[in-house]
Amino acid sequence: PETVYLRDYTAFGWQAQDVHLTFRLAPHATRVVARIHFAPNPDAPAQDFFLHGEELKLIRAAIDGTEVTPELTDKGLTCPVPSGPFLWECEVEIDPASNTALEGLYMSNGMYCTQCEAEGFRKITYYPDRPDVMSVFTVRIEGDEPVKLSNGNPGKSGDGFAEWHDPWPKPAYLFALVAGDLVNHPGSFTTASGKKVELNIWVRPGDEGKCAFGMEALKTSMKWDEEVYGREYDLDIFNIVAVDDFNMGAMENKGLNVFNSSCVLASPETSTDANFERIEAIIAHEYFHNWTGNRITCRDWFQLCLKEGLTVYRDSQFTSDMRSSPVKRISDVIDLRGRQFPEDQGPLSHPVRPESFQEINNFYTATVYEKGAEVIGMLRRLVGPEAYSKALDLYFDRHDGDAATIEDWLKVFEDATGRDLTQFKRWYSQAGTPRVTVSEDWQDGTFTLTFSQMTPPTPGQDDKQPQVLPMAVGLLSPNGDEVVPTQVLEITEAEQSFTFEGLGARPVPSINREFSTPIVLERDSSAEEKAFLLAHDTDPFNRWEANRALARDCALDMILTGAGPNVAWLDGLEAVLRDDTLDPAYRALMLAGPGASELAQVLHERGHTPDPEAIYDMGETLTQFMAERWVDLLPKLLAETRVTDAYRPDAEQSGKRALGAAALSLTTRLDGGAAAQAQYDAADNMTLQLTALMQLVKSGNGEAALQAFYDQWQHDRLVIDKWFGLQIMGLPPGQAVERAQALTQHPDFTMTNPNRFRATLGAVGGYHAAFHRKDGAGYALLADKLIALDDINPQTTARMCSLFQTWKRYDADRQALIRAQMERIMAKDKLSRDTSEMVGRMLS
Ligand code: DPP
Ligand code: ZN
Repeated sequence: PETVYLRDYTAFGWQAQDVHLTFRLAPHATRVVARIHFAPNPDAPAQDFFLHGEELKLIRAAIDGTEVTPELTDKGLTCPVPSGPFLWECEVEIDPASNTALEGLYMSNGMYCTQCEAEGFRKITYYPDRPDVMSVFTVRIEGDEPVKLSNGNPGKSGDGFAEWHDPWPKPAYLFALVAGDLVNHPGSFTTASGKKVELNIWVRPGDEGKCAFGMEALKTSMKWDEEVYGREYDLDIFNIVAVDDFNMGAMENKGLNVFNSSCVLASPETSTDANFERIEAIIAHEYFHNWTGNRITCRDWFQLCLKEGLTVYRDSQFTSDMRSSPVKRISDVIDLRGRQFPEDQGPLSHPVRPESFQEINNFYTATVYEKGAEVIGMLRRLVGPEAYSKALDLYFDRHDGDAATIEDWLKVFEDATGRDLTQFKRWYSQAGTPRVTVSEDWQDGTFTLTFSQMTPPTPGQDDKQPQVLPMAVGLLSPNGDEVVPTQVLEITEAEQSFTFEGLGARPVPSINREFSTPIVLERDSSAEEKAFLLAHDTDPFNRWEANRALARDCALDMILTGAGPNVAWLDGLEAVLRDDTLDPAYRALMLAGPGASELAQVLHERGHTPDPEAIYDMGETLTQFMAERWVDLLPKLLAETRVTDAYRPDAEQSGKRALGAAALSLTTRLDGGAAAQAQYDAADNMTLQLTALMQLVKSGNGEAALQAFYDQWQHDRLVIDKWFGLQIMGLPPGQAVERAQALTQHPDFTMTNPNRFRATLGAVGGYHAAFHRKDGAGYALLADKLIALDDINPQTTARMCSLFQTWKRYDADRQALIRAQMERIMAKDKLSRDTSEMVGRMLS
């Protein structure tokens, strides 16, 4: 397959002045008629007129009314064109009902819908399908479907047709069309400048009752973007549609967001607290894209982080404002370490702004999104909140209507602050996670911290330069008072020292507060010092981090030396758990130790070969020990976290339920599932029902409850997704793979629905001890199903192949087993470009 390089960017030779599309819908033979005015682009080099197009049947094409016969390949067409402006007309036929890849126009449960990002529009019509070609779209949809939607504002509609006009120039990846038998949950919002906007969430009949939360989240997001970023909505109408078959979480098409139904539909009976929080965040994310992504888009796909890093950063700010800021930060860091660090430190490592790709869909990664957001957080920390706001205002001002680059973005910060960001820019070009070591010195009232940074080589990047690290540090006195409040040390050198003078006693440093820079901090501090920070740190993140480090050290000791659990740490943790002035959600995070995969990563980093069975056994031993040690504490926590008010998915109630779930999990170790059964029987919401069911399965007494749960929820596909995943995750590793295998034969299992596939196979892949079973059964099952999925849905296949990315951590036998499975995937006949790129990178 062809590799595309950032350095090869050239502008398209024409501007698309306006685009008129007519769709005549039919499941297997939809006709798409395009009328486009092109005019030469004065800024572009001379080139052939090339339009992307894939899987299209060309019916006819004409230029200025005269039929032409373009030269066709499987990538698109070329055609001689006049030297001045011209009208391009083209009719193609496409087959949405056979489109299981879910890119372009496809059908989901009888409903037509589209997904065009990144390069799906070329499966709809011939077009310069690249984000720097922006145009005004007018769309006419013809068909019997009662509801027919596209971008922008509604135009004429009547029997069998509907027209839409989007006044905002946009790239083709933001195009959307939806048609089907849909019902709406309506709402409205009045913008700060007094404009009334009609809001709708469109769903399949029967799902109307699951829209209210999403609608509120949308209004809250609209208000927040006005208040915090000064950004108003810019059309008369904003539509959201829920679709069952969808590769991603959701898509920010202009004025017509399309959502995976799992990311918008919610009710207390069917959705967990975590579902509600995620839905709120995704609705915000897609809405925020209206400015950061749509009004200002990307010049090319290498700039993806320009819109995604920024929009993730914005949605995380939103969640911090709506809920608990420390809890959000800790959750984000857990996610970063769980998904981005392995990527950054393995064969798939790439810069936040990649420099080449074969298939752009493979770069919708944790690095582009989550590390991309971290980079923005660092920028804000460096310049301060006021300068950040000033720079953002300048960004919106200067680049509204542009397809912009990272250079444009950084220039705005340079112009707004006078700073030189040349070195900072390495965060966009250099892959890998910096490792930072710290040493300290204390003399005559002066405390010195010396930082050394080093980034290990990553594929294609052997030599790394020092990066700018905005390191938030505070100092505590030995009695626990904060003697130096948080300040941001700007580290720019490979090695650099900072001194703090006039101190009465040697302080205890609290380093990288709020995880101000996304690094691996390698610091040999004693267990006593960590226990001190766990007890006293005024930075909630670092207080949690101290506990996490103690938990990790305890786990590693148990695994490597056969030691028992560290009771001094457990006593420190118990004091935190008993402190009912602390947010229950925060305490729940304290109680959750590092996951198996994180421990495997740390073992690997420290030169040991992780043994998945030993990690699993340690977890079992430690959990049992905690349960027995805290036999008095657990009933107190269960009582304290009981919610008597009517269900609300807010931070307060969900925090209580999270801590309650952690307490229930330990309690189940002692009572064999009695408390879980009682909770299951009394549950009136999905959060309590599901946490109880999980414990029943873990206790070994879950089969009857699993059957009851299935009978109760058989009609609800999103709840049944949970049922598929939960039993795999709850069973011991020796049974989980077989259960997953059996579930793939269940009548409700289907390869064509990404949610169901991920719920089942993703559960195996995410279950460390099961996936890495010594006999290779986990690897084989994944490979079997990925090979089968590749013909159906390359994008989801390729995405899930990354489960193998950590393979070089493990012992020679496991490596050989994984290699054999990856080679088997590579050998598949007609392997997609998506999967071939991913597996090829992991094998090289
Ligand atoms: N829909 C995806 C997102 O919002 C891709 N843009 O991140
Ligand atoms: Zn996004």
